[in-house]
Amino acid sequence: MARSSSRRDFLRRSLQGGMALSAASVLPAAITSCTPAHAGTGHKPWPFKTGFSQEPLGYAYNALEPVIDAQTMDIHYNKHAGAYSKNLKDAAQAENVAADSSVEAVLASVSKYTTKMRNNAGGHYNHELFWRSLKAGGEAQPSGKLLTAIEGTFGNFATFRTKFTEAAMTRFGSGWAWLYIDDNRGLHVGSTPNQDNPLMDLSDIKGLPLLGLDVWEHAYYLHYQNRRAEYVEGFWKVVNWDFVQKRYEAVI
Ligand code: MN3
Repeated sequence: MARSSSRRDFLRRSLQGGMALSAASVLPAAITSCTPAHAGTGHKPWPFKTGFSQEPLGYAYNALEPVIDAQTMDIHYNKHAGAYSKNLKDAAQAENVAADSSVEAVLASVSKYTTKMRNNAGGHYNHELFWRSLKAGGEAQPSGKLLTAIEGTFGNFATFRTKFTEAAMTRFGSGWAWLYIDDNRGLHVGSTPNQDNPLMDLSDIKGLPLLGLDVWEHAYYLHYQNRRAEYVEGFWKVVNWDFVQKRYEAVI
């Protein structure tokens, strides 16, 4: 019932919206939609559809202190991520992306678009996922099917955490570390440069991101300066494993 009700609200707001991309923009980034994000690319469609506008942050700027300070969160969400969303919408209009498309659909064929599209579609998508992957007082580790899968893949949670941390620490320059799931539903850890991600057709690693960590300096420099290792260590205290688990269970 909630889903159909929200779909009606979505349609109503879309009709009221003035922007060409407003239809996509109101779709939640989380797991409330079961519309296939894309098809015909060789990938199985994933049951997520991210809009082109930013979703509300969902917690206060200072909620994740001391791991992520309020000023960093404010600037990161409003300025950095806000710019990705704005530039993505500009690129989508300039490059004739359908108004009812999704960021996932763009990413799946991002090689057909400009570098501006690649950088900003990736940047917007990555941050929309990132905000939702964090919460104050996050669980120390997942449970249920995701924990079982992590243990089956990596041996135990501690080994997974070590590998993810290594991916974050060895990403030279700016980029992201990922836990992602491939088309065969296997779990992997990896990293991508800049604002790339595993959904992109031109990415070296391919799959659906389940958990991502932003290791651009803009994500941590005000508080940690050059100490990326301390930022990554702190990240484990604010992971929203409940969100990541639901995301995993929606696709297996
Ligand atoms: Mn960032």
